[in-house]
Amino acid sequence: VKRRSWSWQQYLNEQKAEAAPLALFTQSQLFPSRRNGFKVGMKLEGIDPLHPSMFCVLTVAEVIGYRLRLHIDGYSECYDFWVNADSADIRPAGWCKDYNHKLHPPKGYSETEFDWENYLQSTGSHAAPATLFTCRTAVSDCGFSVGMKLEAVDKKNPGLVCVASVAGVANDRFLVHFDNWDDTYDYWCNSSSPYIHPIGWCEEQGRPLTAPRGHPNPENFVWEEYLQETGSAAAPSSAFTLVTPHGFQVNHRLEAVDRRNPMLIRVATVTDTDDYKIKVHYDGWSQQFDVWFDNDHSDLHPVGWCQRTGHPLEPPSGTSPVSSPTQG
Ligand code: MLY
Repeated sequence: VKRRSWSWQQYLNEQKAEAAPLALFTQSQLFPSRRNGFKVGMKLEGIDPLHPSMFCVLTVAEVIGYRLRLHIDGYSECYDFWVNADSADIRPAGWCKDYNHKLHPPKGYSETEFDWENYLQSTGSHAAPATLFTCRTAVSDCGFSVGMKLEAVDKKNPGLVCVASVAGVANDRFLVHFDNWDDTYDYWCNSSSPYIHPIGWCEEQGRPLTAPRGHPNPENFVWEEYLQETGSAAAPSSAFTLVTPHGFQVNHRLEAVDRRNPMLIRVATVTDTDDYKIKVHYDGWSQQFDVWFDNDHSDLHPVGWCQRTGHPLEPPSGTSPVSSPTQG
């Protein structure tokens, strides 16, 4: 007996639910305009998700639809991670050298001895062609430059707004670093991010500002003194371009990467909203697995994205699966 495969249209009808409208998604979440041209084995450069300040040498380990599993050369597979083919976190081989970023070499190579040409030759591999990447140049036009100070939310401790610096700039994004902390708290964002504010914002809002680690008098942190001591400048308030909150509503349906098993994309529902976040429920699963995402996160997609990009979609548990190209 041939089972009828799961369909969004039928599911939305049954659930009397609506797909989140396309207008609510950002470009990196919408349907791509090109095919994924990456192939297993191709090498490239990209940001280590656990150390966002580091660009590393990467290999494409798996390709599914418009997504890639990337391996950090020389390190355990447990650090592999998934990105969309148009991710701003990946660059062609040689990009770091051309744009003055430090490239973290594969384990076993020193920074000075690593050379792409030799490496490709000795590993018998090829670099991913530059034409496959969305970001090939480094035109920066974001108003933020390295060394500028700001107040930023620590995304790992979202209750804290802290003294931070711009630690890198690439295209329209910059790296937020928390003064005197290690780089595991760093993140890349653009000028419209709701997580960043000009200096003086906390004072104006009557909120506490977390001083740099080890500050001699954290309760009485004074920006003017700190800027002088560190010989640095504040990011100008004109550089901050906060956008209006998103329009997602509770009950909107969408497709979302499973946080716990990021190779999977699941049928999902918005169950709560905040100005710049949505709470995502994986349909058919316990709500204990619900997770908050930034509304513009590239792991969220409109209904139909998987089908359009050739990626399997995990239907709500308890229903029969959508036919999948990889599991035949
Ligand atoms: N108690 C936590 C807080 C770390 C906060 C770091 N931010 C400010 C960058 C810890 O010590 O790990």
